[in-house]
Amino acid sequence: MSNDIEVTMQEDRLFEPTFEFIEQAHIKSKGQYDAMYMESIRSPEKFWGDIAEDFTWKKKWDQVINWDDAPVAKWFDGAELNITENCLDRHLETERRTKKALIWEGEPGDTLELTYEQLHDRVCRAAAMLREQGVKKGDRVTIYLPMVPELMISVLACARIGAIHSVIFGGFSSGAILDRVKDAESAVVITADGGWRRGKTLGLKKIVDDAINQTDIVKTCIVVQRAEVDHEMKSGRDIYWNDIYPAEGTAFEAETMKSQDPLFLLYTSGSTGKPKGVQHSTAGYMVGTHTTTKYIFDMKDSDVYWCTADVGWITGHSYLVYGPLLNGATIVMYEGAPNFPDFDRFWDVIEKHKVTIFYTAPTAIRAFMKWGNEHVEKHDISSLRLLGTVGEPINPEAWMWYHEKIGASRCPIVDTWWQTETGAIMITPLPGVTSTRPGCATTPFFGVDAAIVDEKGNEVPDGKGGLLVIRKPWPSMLTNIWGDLDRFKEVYWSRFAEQGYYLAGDGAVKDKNGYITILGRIDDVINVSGHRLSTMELESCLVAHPSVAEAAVVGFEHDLKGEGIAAYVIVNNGFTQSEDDKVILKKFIAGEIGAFARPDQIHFADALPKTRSGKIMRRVLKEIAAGRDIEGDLSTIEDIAALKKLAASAKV
Ligand code: 6R9
Repeated sequence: MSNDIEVTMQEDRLFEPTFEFIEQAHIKSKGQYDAMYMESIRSPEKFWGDIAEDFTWKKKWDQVINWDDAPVAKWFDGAELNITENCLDRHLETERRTKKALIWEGEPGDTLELTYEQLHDRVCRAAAMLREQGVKKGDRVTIYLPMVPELMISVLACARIGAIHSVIFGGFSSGAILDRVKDAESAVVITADGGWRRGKTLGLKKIVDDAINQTDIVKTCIVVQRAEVDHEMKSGRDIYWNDIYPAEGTAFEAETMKSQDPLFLLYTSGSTGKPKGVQHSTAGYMVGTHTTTKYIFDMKDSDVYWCTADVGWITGHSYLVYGPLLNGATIVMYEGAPNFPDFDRFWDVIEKHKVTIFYTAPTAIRAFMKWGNEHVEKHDISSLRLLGTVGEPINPEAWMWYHEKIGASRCPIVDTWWQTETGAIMITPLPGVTSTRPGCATTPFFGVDAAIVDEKGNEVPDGKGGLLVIRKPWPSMLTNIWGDLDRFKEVYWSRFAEQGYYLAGDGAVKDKNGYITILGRIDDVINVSGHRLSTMELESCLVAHPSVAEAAVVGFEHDLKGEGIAAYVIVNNGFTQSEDDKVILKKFIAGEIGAFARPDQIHFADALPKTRSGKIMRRVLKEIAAGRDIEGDLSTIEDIAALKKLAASAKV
C-alpha cells in the first residue's frame, strides 16, 4: 500500500453540510437519498423514465432500458431526439433565453459572453457551416482547439447535424492526432492557428499539419484564427473558419437522432495497445449528465458554474458542455494557465464572475497549496457555495486545504469518482446530504450498483480491498469502442462475463457505513495529474527511438502530480547514456504523445529486473523510482547484480 492510501484509510474526520446549504439543496436528507437510490436500483425503468419525461423528444421511447444485447445497452430504446435541442432550444422558450450561457475568458484577458439565445444562434451557424462543407450525419469530425468559445460551439454544431465529434486535447502531439484521425476515419478537422498558454502562443495548426500531411483521410481542415501564430494553409484542404462561417443567423433544424446513435468518441488509454475510442450514445448520456449535474452540483438558475477541465477530457465534455447546458446553467470557461499572469488567476476569475460552484482536479489543488495562501487571500471568493474534485484520488491534506482555504470550512466538497467510459459521475457525496470524509468518494449515485469484489466476483467483506465493479447498466455508460466491439467486450466485460459486471479497472474498499474509497488503478494505467497514460503505450513509444533496445515504465508517488513517470531504458550497442541522452528521450516522448507524458525520471539500466519467467518486476522499479529501499521477496529475480547496480545508480 502506498503512503497516500494509508493516510486516507486512517482518516476519520467527518464534515456535515451546513444548515444553510441543506435548506436550499435539491436533496435535503439521507432519507430522501435512500428512497431515491432504492427506487433507482429496484425500478430503473420508473426512475429514469420519470426523469426523461422532462426533456424534448422528437419521439418517445418504447423501453427505458433494453439490455437484451448486453453489454451494449439501449437506453430509451426507440426514442428520437437531438441533444442540442435539450441543451439550447428548450431554454429559449423560458426566461433563460436572455440568461448567460457562457462567460468565456481568454488568457490574455479578452472576454466573451453569450446568452442562451446567442449561443443557439452561433451553434446553428456553425452547423450550417459544417453542412456546407459536406459533413453528414454519422461522419466523424476531429476537433483540436484551445479552450476558445469555438470549441464548445463546434462540439454542439456536430451534435446538431448528427456528426460524431472526436475532441483531442490541445496538449497532444501530432503522432497522437494522426492515430486518432486514422482510427476514426475523420475527413474533417477543426483546429486553430494557435492558443495561449502561460503568456506564450502554441502553434496548433503546425502540429495538426505534421499529422494530417501524412494521410489523405483529411479532406477539410477548418482553422480558427486565435493567436496570430504563423502557419501554412494547404490549398484545397485548409480553410479559415471566418471565411465560411455564415454572417447571418439561421434557425438550423436539428437532425433527428436515434437514442443509440453515437454522440461522440473520446480516445483514452487502456492497459494494452493503442488508445481506444470510447463511444457514447445520445439519449442515455443526455439523461445521465443532466441528472448528475443537477443533484451533485446542486445546480440552480442562480449559479455561476466553473469547471476548469479542458473540453479535451471527459470532464470537459460532461461537466463543461453538456451537463451544465442541459440544466440551463451559466458556465465559466477559461482558456489558459492557472498561474498566468500570476498565481492568483483562478481566484481572480472566481471573484470577477462571482463563481458559486467550482470543479477542479486534485493536482491543481496541490499546486495552489504550494504557491501559497497569499494568492487566495488577495481575493473575495465568498460567492463560492460548492466545491468539487475529479480525476484522481485526493490526499486528505489537499482536501483539508481546499475545504478551509477555498471553501471557508463551509462549502461542501464533492469528490467525484468516474471515468471516460462511465460518461457521468458514479460515486460521490450528495452535497446536501452526505457527511464527507477527506479522500473518500463516499456513496454511489442514483442507479449505480457499485460493488467491491474478489477475483471470482464475490463481494469482499467491508474494510477489505477489491476490484470495483458496476453490476447494472447505467444511462451514460459507453456503448462501444469505436469499430471494435470485441475489444469493448474483452476490456470491460470479460473478467466477470458470467455475472455481467462492468470492470472499472480501479481498486476500492468499502467501510461499514457503505463509504467507498478509491485505491487507484489495478492495471498498467498511470494517472499523471489526472491524465490517464498506459505504461505500455509509453514503452512502445520509447522503443521506437533508435537508441532504445528495451524499456519499462512505471508510475511512482509524486507530490504534485499524484503519480510521476519513471522510465527504465536499456540502450542499443553503440549509444551513450549521458544526462543529455535522458533529455533527448524525454523530449522524444513529449513529441510523440504530448508534453504531459514527459517522464520525470529516466534510468539507464544494464538489465531490467525480471522473474525467471520473463516478467518485469514493476513493483521493484516503482520502489526505486520512489527512492525507497527494495523490500520483499526478490528470490524470483533473474539478475540480482544488475538490479543492485540499478538501485545504487538511482540513489546518486
Ligand atoms: C473523470 C475522469 C478515470 C480514472 C479512474 C480513476 C481516476 C477519477 C477519481 C479517480 C479517485 C476520484 N479517478 N476520479 N480516482 N478518486 N474522485 O477522470 O476520467 O480520465 O477516464 O480517468 O481516474 O483511476 O479510473 P478518466
